[in-house]
Amino acid sequence: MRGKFITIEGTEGVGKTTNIQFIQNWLESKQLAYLCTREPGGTPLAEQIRELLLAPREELVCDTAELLLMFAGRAQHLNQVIEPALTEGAWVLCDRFTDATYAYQGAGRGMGTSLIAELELIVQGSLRPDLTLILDIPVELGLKRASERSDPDRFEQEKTEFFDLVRNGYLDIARKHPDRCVVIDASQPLELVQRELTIALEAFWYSSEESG
Ligand code: T5A
Repeated sequence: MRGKFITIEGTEGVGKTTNIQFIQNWLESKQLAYLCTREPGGTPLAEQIRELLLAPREELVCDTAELLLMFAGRAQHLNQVIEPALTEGAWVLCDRFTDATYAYQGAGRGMGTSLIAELELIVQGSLRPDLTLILDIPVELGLKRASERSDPDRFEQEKTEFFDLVRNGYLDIARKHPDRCVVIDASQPLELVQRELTIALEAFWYSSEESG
């Protein structure tokens, strides 16, 4: 049976990396074969594209180049890692996926949705996540957390207004796709965030068991 595809999303410093280990423990508790990966990245080539995208640089990166690089990495990642794993029956847990493109490039950069939707269709066909966990946090708090952890990458150098647009972009996605998206208040203490993650994962698990 085909595996399930879970993505975790949110603006900078929401706690994706912190909570991924917790989700991996949950997958193990269910004795599920799984693969944990990330975007941009996930294969040697796609990780090189990630480096190109995140490195601060003097040259202005135009929006279209940024968008196409995101999808170039995604095409490789899907072909080499995600699709083969799902086909073999493994669950795939991915730190960011195409919702990040809608939120960052679509809403943040103001590119809108139609070009992204076309590229999504070309690169992914009908593949969409089965469950998307959106960690939501006031932008200032996330940026503060991220800055305490490491130097800013090219995206983290953006202004607060950019991340406000990204955050609203994610909340729009959640409204449009309530069937697969769960928004979690990530400003809470970690144990409360993880309690909500468990509720969302258990609900998803039982509904996927019921649907066979
Ligand atoms: N991008 C990506 C696009 O523009 N388009 C796309 O299509 C895709 C796929 C990728 C960048 O690329 C962009 C978006 C991104 O800017 P990334 O590394 O995936 O970069 O994303 P980041 O948001 O930069 O990831 P971070 O690793 O910075 O943030 P996390 O993983 O969300 O946060 P995390 O877990 O490292 O936590 C940050 C700090 O907060 C603490 C943690 O201990 C850590 O110190 N923390 C908490 N503290 C208190 N209470 C809690 N509940 C806490 N949770 C975490």
